[in-house]
Amino acid sequence: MATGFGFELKATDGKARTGVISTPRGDIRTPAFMPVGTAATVKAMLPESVRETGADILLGNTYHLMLRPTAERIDRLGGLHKFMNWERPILTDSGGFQVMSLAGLRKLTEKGVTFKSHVDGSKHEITPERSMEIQRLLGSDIVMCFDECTPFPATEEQALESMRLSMRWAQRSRDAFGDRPGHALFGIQQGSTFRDQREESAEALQKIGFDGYAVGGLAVGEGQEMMFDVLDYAPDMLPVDKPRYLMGVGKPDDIVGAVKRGIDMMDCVLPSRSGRTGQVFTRRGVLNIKNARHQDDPRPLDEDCTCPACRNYSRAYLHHTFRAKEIIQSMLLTWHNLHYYQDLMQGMCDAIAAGTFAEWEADFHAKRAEGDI
Ligand code: PRF
Ligand code: ZN
Repeated sequence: MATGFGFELKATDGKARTGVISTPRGDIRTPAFMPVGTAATVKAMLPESVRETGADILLGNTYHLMLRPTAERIDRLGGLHKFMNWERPILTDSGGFQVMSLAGLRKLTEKGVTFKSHVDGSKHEITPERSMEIQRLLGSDIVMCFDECTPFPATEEQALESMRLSMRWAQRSRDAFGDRPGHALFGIQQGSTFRDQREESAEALQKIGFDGYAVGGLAVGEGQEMMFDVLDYAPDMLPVDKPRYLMGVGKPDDIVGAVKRGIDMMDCVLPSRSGRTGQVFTRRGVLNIKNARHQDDPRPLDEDCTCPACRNYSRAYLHHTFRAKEIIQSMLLTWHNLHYYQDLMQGMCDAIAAGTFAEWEADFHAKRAEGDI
């Protein structure tokens, strides 16, 4: 375990866990939701507002930042925390997943991946060694191994080859990361939907030794049922005393199901991206503010929410500003959605600590089933 970085489990309820990850830049209460700040900003939010929603940690991206403004420039300017005015912990993803989903003309070899930038078409390479260097230049607190997110669906043979490549890259990531007190390196389990491959991957990672372990390669089109099938066993293969991070998940019910199965950390663009497209998460389900039925509605988005959008504005106002394409609607809906996600996490933390997670979960599903939003 890197010095200055630790994980303490406070309580468990079934497989659900609550605890605290401690870092030199502050504590992260778990289960934790990490808002996505891809390009050194959580879009439409000031960092202090993101903090007010209850976030302890943000996610940043190697891929985007290496292309623009470049990791070297961020380093010269004092690192990512200072650059974006967020002094608390930052976790950075390692780049491969974003290359595969965003870049043009990609080529994957044993060495790494070469690709053309989606920004200006320029040619770049990321290897495990380069990914570790970029994440060090950014000043990331939690660094992710460089991996290949196995596409779905994959045959057993394809998945195995991909997983074993990721495990060789995990060793190279570990070697290149070295010993950096106060900074953590997380391994990423792959193996698609194959139980024996998830097992082999978990063992390979533990042999190398990491400060935390991610479950990768899920939420890639397999659907919730299949994802939960994998989560019924995959987290159990990882060490009990280290944080477990499910990458790129998800909708509120995905998050609740993942926590129930032993996941401690998650990230997703959904609350922030939806905020900009008019989709609103509430305790009674999802609503779309652009719908005409909101135009005369004086009620807040969610009666039980204490965010500024709900305290100070009507659905009618949010509908109007959405229709008029006013920038404030992105700000208010993003704030609300992030606040909703953090309330969700806090609710689970409290319920796990109280040993009432099952009741909490039943209530979560019941309120959504009632609908009437
Ligand atoms: N690997 C990495 N980043 C990711 C994933 C992965 O498997 C996923 C899968 N949902 C999201 N982001 N490095
Ligand atoms: Zn709200």
